[in-house]
Amino acid sequence: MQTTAIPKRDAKMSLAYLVIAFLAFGIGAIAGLLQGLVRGGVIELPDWLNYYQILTAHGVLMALIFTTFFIIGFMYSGISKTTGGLSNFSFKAGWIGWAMMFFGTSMATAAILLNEASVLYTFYAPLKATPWFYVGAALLVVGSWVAALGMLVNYAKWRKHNPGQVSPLFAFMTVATLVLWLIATSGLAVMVLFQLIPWSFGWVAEVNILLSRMLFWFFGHPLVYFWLMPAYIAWYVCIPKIIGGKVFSDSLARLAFLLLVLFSIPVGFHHQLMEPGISEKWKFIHVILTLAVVVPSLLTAFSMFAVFETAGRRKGAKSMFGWFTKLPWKDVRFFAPMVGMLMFIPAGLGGIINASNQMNAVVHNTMWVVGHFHLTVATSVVLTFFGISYWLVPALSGRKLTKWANRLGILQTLIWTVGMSFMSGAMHTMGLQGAPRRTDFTTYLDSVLGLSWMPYYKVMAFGGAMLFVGGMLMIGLFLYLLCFAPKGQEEFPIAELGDNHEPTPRILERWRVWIAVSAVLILLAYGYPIYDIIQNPAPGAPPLRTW
Ligand code: HAS
Ligand code: CU
Repeated sequence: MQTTAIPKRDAKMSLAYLVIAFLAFGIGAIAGLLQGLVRGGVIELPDWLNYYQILTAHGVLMALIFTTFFIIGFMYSGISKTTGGLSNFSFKAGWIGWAMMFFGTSMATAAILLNEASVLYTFYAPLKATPWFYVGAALLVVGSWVAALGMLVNYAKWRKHNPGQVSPLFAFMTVATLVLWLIATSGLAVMVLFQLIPWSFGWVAEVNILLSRMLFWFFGHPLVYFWLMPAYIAWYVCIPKIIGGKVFSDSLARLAFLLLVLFSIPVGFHHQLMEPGISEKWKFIHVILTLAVVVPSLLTAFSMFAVFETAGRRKGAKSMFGWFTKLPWKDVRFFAPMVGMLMFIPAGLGGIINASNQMNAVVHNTMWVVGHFHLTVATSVVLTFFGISYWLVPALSGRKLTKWANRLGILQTLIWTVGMSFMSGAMHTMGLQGAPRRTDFTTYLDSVLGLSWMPYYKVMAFGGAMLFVGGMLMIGLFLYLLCFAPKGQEEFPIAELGDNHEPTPRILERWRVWIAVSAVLILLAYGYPIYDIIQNPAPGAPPLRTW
């Protein structure tokens, strides 16, 4: 695998993405802290700030802005690293994309801070925000397309110059993630451009609400895999190198990514199982495909165990679980994502519970779901992103991860994990008792089963406060690694393939074939329901402003 150093100009561009990512993370963390304290009944907000406003700020800045900027910055750096530097075109596309995304983010954030867009991060119609919120969102998405184009062009160039060769695994995985992103955001773009923008400007009176929700989840589910796949890139490609191991199987890794692309789009109805207006036959098809999308995650779990065990045995472990002790637990570059992986086991199990129709009736719209996504995205994915930052930021800024920064990083991981265990554990428990999500502090239906969820609110607030401390520590470490750590050369870890790996089947890189299969699956899962909803729309509801 080709691994040249990253040219300085490419490094700077990636860093520009990471800076905005952590800026959004910082503001999002403040909103998160306030929200936990309000719901815990610890504080009351002043008149000029309302709960739905901080909830929207937290969700948008963390789930949409922090992730997207981080992911694009990380993937650009890896593309530059593994395909021999960015071409002028790709480099420019990276900056133009950054500028558009930054502009869009600023617009959307301003709308939220001015209390003109307290519509939560799912911005469900008929909640209606100022049009500038949607225009900002559209700019963010189009900016990400321009950035994606830059990466895709660099990959295509590499393949042209290296005919007959299998592409670097990092680059392949980036392309898979981008293919998923481009397909998924097409649904969002249709919703924002053709439904929400004309409606919020007042050019049309009504909006087809069910259609808008369908389009939203067409995007919303693959969105969660857009967060997960870059974390998987680090698990498959970077972690083996950090622990002194090798990629377990190049073909298996590529297959897992292709399956994620195929199966994670036609499943949006698992977010709408309780929604009237979609027949259960279609919901059933989406649930089957949801269970199919679990498979690539199980492949990943298997693959990671194999990497850990082989690396441990190479270091001399003999007994059945002896390899466990040979892992570099004191290296934060390994420790943070490893804890993320461990937490992904209960997180993924919770997802399978959500996907089951009857159980979804119990947990839907309760705090359980909030617990689920704080374990998946805010623990597994985010701890992996933190783990990446510990080597990526110094590698790009030409500095070193010092010993004490490494130690503080381990402390940061522990604070985050303990805080999240308290918070997410409380959320899961009170969700089962019926505590509603997307709702301000309420005693509504408390104690309905003779159980009270009120004490869990306090535990949640406590966990949230710990997370805030962990978040601030992470920002401190980010700034240190960006500007103050001693100069040096930090490694960008790219693992090599195992010694006796079989040649990778060429079919895995025939994108036309896979995009066509994906289109067929999408047509099968969404074709008729969307046709039906356009033919037989429900009467429109008046726009709502609940804040
Ligand atoms: Fe989910 C709701 C189903 C995965 C995020 N999910 C959400 C929402 C978010 C979200 C944000 O079917 C809320 C959206 C909203 O605001 O309304 N989810 C699933 C299923 C999976 C799943 C079946 N979700 C994720 C991931 C997310 C995420 C990943 C973010 C990154 N989810 C649902 C459903 C809902 C839902 C319903 C709607 C609920 C409702 O009613 O509203 C699966 O894909 C999960 C598969 C994963 C596994 C785990 C494999 C384990 C691995 C780790 C191995 C560990 C190692 C370490 C190797 C089966 C890979 C061990 C080492 C040692 C040394 C011991
Ligand atoms: Cu989903």
